Amino acid sequence: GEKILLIGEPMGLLTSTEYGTLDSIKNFDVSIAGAELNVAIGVKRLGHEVLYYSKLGRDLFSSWVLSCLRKNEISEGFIRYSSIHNTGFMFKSKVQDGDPSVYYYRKNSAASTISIEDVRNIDLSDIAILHITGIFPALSNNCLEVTKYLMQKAVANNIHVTYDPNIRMTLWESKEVMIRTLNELAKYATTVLPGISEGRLLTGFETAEEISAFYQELGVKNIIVKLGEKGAFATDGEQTYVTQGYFPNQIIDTVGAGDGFAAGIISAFAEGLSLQEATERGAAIGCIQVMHVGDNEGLPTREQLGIFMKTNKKF
Ligand code: KDG
Repeated sequence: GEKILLIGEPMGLLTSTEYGTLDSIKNFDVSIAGAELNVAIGVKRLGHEVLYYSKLGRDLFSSWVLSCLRKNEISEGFIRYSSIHNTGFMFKSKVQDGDPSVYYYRKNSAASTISIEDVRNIDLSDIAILHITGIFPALSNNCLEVTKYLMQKAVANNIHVTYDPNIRMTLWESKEVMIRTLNELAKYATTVLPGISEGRLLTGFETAEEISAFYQELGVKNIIVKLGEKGAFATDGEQTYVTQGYFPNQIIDTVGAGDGFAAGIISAFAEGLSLQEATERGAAIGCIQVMHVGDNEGLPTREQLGIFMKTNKKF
């Protein structure tokens, strides 16, 4: 197989154009969010074929999402519709430093109703990589079942499963349930991509080495721990690499950096590159993402990525 399969929830995104808390903002900019969609756009821009499965309502936000898919030449073939549930949307604040705050309207969204019945007939024969994040399984019980189902089926079909735990605490009923569930899903992954603070929270360990050892115990082959501006730590159980981070000329918005990183890893694996090369590319796209305001607008084409990796300094 050579295609990349993703499943997730796309949302209308209203990003504040002024600094301040969300309840004090007057002006918002319109775009599209969704971790798996960001990754899909990232891999697609690098020239890979992606299959993006989701469910939308028939409303204003679904037309925004569809325009975004069309603009990025991602097929609508795997988009399903609900006539009773809405498309999710969210707000994002603008900050001078650190991570912006977000506010979701996605409870009972169309995507949260995706069931095993819906995905049972997805043809996996052409799929090289299945990408899963910890957001989709947090949306509802059936989304969790769907996630497990697809991961297990991928494992049975020798499909590489990349997994970004992508902690979104507000989507879970408790921290304990979140940790237990996200670690259970990690067992089906070929490659796990935690950020260092996510890794600490999920494993209870401190260093990238210890966090990696935890996932190796679960049977995960590749572990890539994202270290923010410091780059990333990667191991396949035999070799260990530390990739220095690229230097961002300015930090505009940290949201979406992890998705850019994942797009780098996935595209590199799909091209048969090594873990080290994949990690380099992940770090590069992660850096490009923090220099852009949107969650996916800054994702590079192959040419832009090549220029960036040649010319940008490292930390
Ligand atoms: O990874 C970026 C995402 O946080 C964003 O695009 C929205 O999917 C999203 C979420 O659940 O926060």
